[in-house]
Amino acid sequence: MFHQNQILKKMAGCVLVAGLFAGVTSTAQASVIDKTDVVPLITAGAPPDSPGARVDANVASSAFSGVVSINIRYDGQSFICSGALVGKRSVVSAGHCVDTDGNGTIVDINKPGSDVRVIFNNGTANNGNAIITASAVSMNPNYAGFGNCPAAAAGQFCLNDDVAVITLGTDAPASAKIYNIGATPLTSGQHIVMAGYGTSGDGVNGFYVAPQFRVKRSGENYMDEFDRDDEQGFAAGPNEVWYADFDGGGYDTFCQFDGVCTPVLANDKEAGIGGGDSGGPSFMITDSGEYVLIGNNTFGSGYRSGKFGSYFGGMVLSSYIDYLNKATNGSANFVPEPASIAMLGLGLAMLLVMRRRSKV
Ligand SMILES: [Ca+2]
Ligand SMILES: [Ca+2]
Ligand SMILES: [Ca+2]
Repeated sequence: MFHQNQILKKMAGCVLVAGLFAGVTSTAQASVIDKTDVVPLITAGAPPDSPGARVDANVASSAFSGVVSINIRYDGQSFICSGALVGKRSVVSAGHCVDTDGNGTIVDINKPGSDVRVIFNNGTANNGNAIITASAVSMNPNYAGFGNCPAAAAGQFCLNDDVAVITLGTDAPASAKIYNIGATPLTSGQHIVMAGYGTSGDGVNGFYVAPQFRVKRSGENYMDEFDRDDEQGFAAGPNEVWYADFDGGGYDTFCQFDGVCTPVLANDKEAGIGGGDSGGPSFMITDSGEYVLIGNNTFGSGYRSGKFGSYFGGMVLSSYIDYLNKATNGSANFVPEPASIAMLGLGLAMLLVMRRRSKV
């Protein structure tokens, strides 16, 4: 695959932020961003489309009212990530957002000076703009940092398992939407709506707008390619990692290199992601208009760095149901319920058998 021949910049979706968060005391110091190749964000198409045109109204009626920014602080550093509310006290984000050393060492929120805070943006009424400190932080046990997995011994690079759950110390504001998590496997051609607080820009010029804790953007794309389970050498197991390309300006990367040609969206819809969007949601919209959380957004490529032709991706959340169920203390809701998925699988298997038999 094309992406396996490229140097992937793990878009450690965290970018160092200093002084961006007005009204909140930050202990951030100027320092080198080591584990992140700051790149993508929710990026706009070609002008006249613009980063400003992708900004959400930050009101309770927004489909993205449950999309939060996250401020992670430790060792005098301050980072921004994004996330999505899946229970009154549970936010899904990315593992690397709470990883302090790139090797899966989770931030110790009990250490003086270290904390994780979740920022809501739903207007000033009824505490809709609440900043809630996390009482617990969890990282998927199979996540050990970009490139660190059993398959690395065989020379393969893994982005897998980059999922985290943050537990809020108090209930989220009632104005924030709580999203159901999609429990069915995903395939190429899945339409997604992404949201996040990260770096932005446009397809022609790349990144040029810094992330902000209270500026949320959204954009769309289609999932193109997938990596299967790294613990099984990428040869088996469910699709864990999804990839999408940022089409426009004559670039259609996965179509041109891999023959994977999903639809190209209109200039004011197609989007990429940038630093700070990490952990943010990818939704599918159901026929009834519900936004169901099906993925998180976790990395970007150095190739074409944020411009048309760049690519990016995240985790397929249906492949992490057991972890998400446990880490949210059962508060997350999956659709359809895992039991009915098993039935669906059984029905499908029987259908295949019947088809095979009918060929004889
Ligand atoms: Ca895995
Ligand atoms: Ca695309
Ligand atoms: Ca494409």
